[in-house]
Amino acid sequence: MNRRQLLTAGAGLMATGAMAKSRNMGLPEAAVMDNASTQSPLRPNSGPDYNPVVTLNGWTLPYRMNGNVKEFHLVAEPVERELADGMTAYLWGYNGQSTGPTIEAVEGDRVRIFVTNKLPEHTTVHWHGLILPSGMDGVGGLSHPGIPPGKTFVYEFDLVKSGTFMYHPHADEMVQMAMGMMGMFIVHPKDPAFMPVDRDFCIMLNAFDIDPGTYIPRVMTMSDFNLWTWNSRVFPDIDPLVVGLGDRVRVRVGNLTMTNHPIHMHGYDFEVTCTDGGWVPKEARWPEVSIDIPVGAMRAYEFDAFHPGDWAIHCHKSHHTMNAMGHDVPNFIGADKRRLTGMIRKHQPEYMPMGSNGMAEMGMMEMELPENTVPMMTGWGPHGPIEMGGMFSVVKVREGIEANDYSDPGWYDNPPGTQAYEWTGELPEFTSNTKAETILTPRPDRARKT
Ligand SMILES: [Cu+2]
Repeated sequence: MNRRQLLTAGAGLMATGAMAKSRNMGLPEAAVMDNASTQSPLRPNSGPDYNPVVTLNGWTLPYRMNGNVKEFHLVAEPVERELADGMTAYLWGYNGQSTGPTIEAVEGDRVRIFVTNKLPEHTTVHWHGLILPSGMDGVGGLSHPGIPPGKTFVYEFDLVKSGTFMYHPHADEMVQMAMGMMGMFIVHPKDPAFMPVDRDFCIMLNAFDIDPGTYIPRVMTMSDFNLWTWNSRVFPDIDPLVVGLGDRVRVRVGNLTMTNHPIHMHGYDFEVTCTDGGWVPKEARWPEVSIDIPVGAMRAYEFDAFHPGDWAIHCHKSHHTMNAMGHDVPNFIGADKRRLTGMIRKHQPEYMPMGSNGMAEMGMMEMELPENTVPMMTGWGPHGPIEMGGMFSVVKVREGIEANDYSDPGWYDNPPGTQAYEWTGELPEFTSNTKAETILTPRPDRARKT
């Protein structure tokens, strides 16, 4: 044996040693979700502890340990996804849902992800933002051949850093992402004392173009999408972000649409603590109330939940808080449509004149819709129609919510003297100022907030 052969043999032996830690256990079971409601966080049953994330209207992919390796099984397949009550879309996704399940692990873990392709064409999975070997990067034709229909490929790599990441195909890219193939990939810090939070939410921004009355997205659309979704779900059926008073809260947002989304949250200021590239040092953060999520990017922001109430959280592009609508409708504000209405009704007796006073009436009326469609402006709150759709939800901050409780606490009851009221000529007596005091309580200087 020459020196080179010796080294090669040694490397072979070392590789055998590493392999011995994990055995061939066959494919891990591929968990499937048949439900579009938010599933409870998945607590780790081995390895370093972490506070698991909650994916709104989503779930977390279970794993199994094989030696020192965390093994996951993703199945790329056609799915039926309920975008809202009364609207189901025929999409492509993973393990029964679009968006796919959140993958969650810890910095320093080695992961082995089996990807089975049940689509009618090849696919790949790109691990967006993760640092890994070039051949594991999932760009079809560049990193490795596409995974043919019916086959299973294995991705295996070390998670060398913590943060907020995503996964999606890099194969027939435009089609597969327009059909809903994407998910979040969360890597927790190895040190559980590093920036812990009490609640950690995940939102994937995605979008579809589905004509009213149909089930399948158009895949050639460039920018004129008509359904703006969070985790493939639209308001009024995006679950609320339920938070206990005083909790430290993180919201992680990833964007795989074709445009940016300024995410605005009411009631608080907050700081971006993590970007695509990693954690933001404390000295480099600044307070904000809206953060722009660029295309292909991830941001996580944090706040201390000291202001009780029901606080809107939404994309600030107003067309993104609407559901499917025609985009070529003229502005009829101020137009007197009485004469026109009579003429049209001779031909179309059900014709309803709309828009002369704005479009708020859209939120009130129970107009007959084509099947499998959600209204453009919808949702009812405790004080009337909310007139929203798309990328909108509510952060519900309440006293006395148990650590693991994410169930909807209902609407907030504004204490007397803390709600806007109709002027009737005299000022009412303000009976309570306690909530104002709560609001003015300075945020405690938390040592852990590093
Ligand atoms: Cu938006």
